[in-house]
Amino acid sequence: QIKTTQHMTNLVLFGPPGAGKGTQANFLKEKYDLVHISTGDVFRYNIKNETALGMLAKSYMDKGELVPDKVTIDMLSAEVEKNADANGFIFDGFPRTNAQASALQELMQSKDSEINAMIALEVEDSILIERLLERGKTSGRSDDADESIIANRIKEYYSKTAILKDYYSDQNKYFGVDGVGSVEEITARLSKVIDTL
Ligand code: B4P
Repeated sequence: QIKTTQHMTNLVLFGPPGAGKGTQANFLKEKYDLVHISTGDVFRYNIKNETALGMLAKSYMDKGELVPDKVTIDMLSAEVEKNADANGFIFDGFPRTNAQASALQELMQSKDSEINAMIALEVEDSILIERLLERGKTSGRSDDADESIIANRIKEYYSKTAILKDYYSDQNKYFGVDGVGSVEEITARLSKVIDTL
């Protein structure tokens, strides 16, 4: 059987910092045979390897700010192109702004495909802060180490990212899922949504 791009399943995993997007994407990519692209992970890989992109991204991430759109969109597009034969993608941490959402729509259209769903993990702020501070004890991530940086990441989320709920709701593609519970329970909740697509 010839695989055509129309049969791709493309998901956006959404939610505030520390909601568990990366944690859940790691399970879902295996279960549904999708390529997982985490913009945060790609930036951290570049920081570790001291690339020009990494140095630029670090200057924003260390303050809990979003990396500029153009840089992020170019990087994401390159990651998608690297995986031209994928069954579909899980986008984790992208889009985070209106400009990124428009760019993603165009990119998917250029592949005769689309985003099928945005699934949001809903977690209250006090739990997010607790999780990120806990991870900061061992992760070595400078953006998890300090409560004021974490607060800034959450502020960036509400001012620039949360609005994307409307973008996907208007297309009837938004699904909210309770992000509090065990990792397994949350995977089951997400799977229930994905299985209806
Ligand atoms: P990300 O790497 O996307 O980081 P995140 O928001 O912290 O991650 P996530 O929600 O995936 O949380 P996780 O599963 O790890 O972004 C980092 C930075 O990169 C941004 O601040 C920004 O500067 C930059 N960036 C990334 N994408 C960008 C974009 N598109 N545009 C511009 N800038 C961008 O979970 C967090 C913790 O919770 C973990 O310790 C985990 O073990 C724990 N946890 C998970 N599920 C749990 C559960 N059910 N119960 C208890 N704990 C749980």
